[in-house]
Amino acid sequence: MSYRCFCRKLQNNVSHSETSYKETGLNTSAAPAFVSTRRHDDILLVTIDNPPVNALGVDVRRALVEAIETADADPKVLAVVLVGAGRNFLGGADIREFGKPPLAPALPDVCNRIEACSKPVVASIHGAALGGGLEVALGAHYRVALGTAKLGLPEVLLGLLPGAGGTQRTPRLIGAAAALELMLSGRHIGAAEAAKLGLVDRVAERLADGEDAAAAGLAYARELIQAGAAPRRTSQAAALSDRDTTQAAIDAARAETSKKTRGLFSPLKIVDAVQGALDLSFEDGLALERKLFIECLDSPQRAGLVHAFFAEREAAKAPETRAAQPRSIGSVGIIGGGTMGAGIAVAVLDAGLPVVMIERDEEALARGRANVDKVYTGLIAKGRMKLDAKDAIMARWSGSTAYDALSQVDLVIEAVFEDMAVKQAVFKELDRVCKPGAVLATNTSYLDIDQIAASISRPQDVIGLHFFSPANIMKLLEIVVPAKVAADVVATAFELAKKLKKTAVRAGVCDGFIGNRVLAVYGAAAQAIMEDGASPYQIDKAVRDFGYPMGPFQVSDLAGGDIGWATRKRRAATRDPQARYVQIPDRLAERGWFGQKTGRGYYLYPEAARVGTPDPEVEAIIDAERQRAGISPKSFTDEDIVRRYLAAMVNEGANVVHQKIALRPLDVDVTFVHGYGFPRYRGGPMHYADTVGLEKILADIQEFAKEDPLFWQPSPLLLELVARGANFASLNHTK
Ligand code: 3H9
Repeated sequence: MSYRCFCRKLQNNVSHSETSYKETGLNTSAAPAFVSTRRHDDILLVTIDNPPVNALGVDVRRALVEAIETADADPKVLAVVLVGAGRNFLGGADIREFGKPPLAPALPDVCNRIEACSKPVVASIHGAALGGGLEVALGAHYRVALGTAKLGLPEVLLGLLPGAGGTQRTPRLIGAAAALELMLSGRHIGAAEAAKLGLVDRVAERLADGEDAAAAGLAYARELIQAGAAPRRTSQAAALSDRDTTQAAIDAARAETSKKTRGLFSPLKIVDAVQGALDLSFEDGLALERKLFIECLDSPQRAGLVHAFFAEREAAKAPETRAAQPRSIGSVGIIGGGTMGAGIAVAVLDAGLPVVMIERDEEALARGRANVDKVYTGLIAKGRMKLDAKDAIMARWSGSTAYDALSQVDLVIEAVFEDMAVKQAVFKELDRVCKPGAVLATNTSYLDIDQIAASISRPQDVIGLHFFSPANIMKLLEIVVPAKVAADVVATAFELAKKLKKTAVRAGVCDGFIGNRVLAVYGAAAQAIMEDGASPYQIDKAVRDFGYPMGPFQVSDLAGGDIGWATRKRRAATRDPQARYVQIPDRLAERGWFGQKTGRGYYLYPEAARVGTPDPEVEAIIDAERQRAGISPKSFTDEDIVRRYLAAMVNEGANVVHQKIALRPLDVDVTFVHGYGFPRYRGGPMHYADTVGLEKILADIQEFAKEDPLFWQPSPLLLELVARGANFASLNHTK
């Protein structure tokens, strides 16, 4: 009988003979919320129902143990099937419980209780089986996954390790190399890969319409009963039996982890736990895992990463997303096919939407198309895309030199030269050709969007969508909300961000919005530190040691010194003459030293090297500039540098919140983690400031103000919070 027929038959059987515990009076008073049990002949179907993702909070844990005990005690039950209600199996431990006093039963005990069940337990997995969710499935004796299943042990992304037996059961089941790869990457895998690894026993691909995880699990359990299968305990699985191979895998993982996960606490603990799986009994291995888990749980990195997790979800909930329904987006127009426009086009195409690109002439349009094409060609060259997939994507791309081609698109993103007159001319055309209700977005990174909106007849449709370069890769999308925009346009922008898999942050209109405005201030602090005595190389190193992938001068060399130079020239007339202005970057730019693309900037890049080496000539220029400015250089420790750099960032972050450019401190955190390389494990600058203590940050600012009172003006919000003894977290309104 085919699997499909088998399932159908089973469904028919079930619908005739199904009895619930309530009906039979077996589980009346104890039918707990969060977990429901229902008898299907001699199988107990246990459904975990804790929306939105069936996280394993204390109520679920208690009820799950109760359900297993009931099954164990009931002679009529021959097997148990575990399923999740809704879209997922189990999303893992309840992250909101971390840092609070532990409540029994602990999840490892729940998994052990499931594994100890005297009757076969089947986990039937659809949607997410992540972290503790997968560990519950590993506690079960048999596993079936549906096509929608997404399995993984992503604890490392929260600064943790799988702490409910995952570090012990997974290697025993699938071997140390595969288990370590899963746990160290935190990646999600699909049903087919899980079956290949041996993480699940089978994939239920060929379900009939309307059949679900319950049907698949019941079918599997029925087969097991018929075959007389006994419980099969993962803790006894034998994939670690070849000691030498296992040790080699652990050693390789340790070496690679030490090299790659600089500054992170939990990855090496994962490796230690797997070493325990090899060296110790299962029980002792579990005890080691628990000890290491608690160390991770108590680490500030865990707090930072969990903050980042909730902050990015909270940031996506702007007030307008609650107040209005998004407009529907079936097609997107993009003006400009340069680096930015092409990157945005790729992001939109990747989301499955058609793109109409507008350029000023055929030649520019061909270049725009080529810029898009080359991203996919690159993927093919790396073996990450097939030619037919590329062709299918490019078939959604069309281009024109006439704005009229945009008459039917639902949303337009303008990515032309940063100049108000140029942008206004584009918007005038959009006003002329676009259909009523089309969303008109600008990708400007600092211009006044209110002014752009005011220049056309439909300001309610105008919004800022500030992408970061390369736009198809960088996760951040600042959604910039001008005064007159309609709420449903803002909601549409957030919906688009979801489709593009971007992390959206709501920002208000000001010069630089959240990100570039704050960047301008801590960038200036870095310049001042350099002029006062630290070399750009020391500053970069101090910032890297803090956890950034690159220092500010490396970033400048990568982005191109000409960009900042042009901005400085443009703003020269409006600059406060009293404000300190460090001329070193101008001296480099005047020599044409724009960074990597010119072979030298702050660093030297001989033979197009990607990593620069310090340049004594740059140091000589800096010395000369110090003399010109009458500065006698002083020495800075790396800690001094980081204190100043972060104080400038936090203070301007506070200003941005104070002036309601950012809704909450968490929006600043998300911006810097996703758009500016701020180390995620530190949560973001505002979360970091809370961990340092706001009084300390304020005291630093007041100390630095003795040298430059104009630059180091404490933010009114910082002063207020310190006076109240409050912190930034108190303004976040997260759950
Ligand atoms: C762990 O398991 C430790 C164990 O090894 C050991 C323990 C002893 N808890 O992402 P979404 C909330 S560590 C609490 O937008 P999606 C989320 O905040 C855990 N809440 O949905 C949001 O709330 P709100 C290992 C959670 O469909 C809502 O659910 N597990 C949890 O795009 C919807 O979330 C993980 O790391 C949770 N575990 O994606 C998995 N998960 O509506 C983390 C979500 O108030 N979760 N929420 O904003 C995910 O990756 C995704 O949420 C998931 C669904 C893929 C499940």
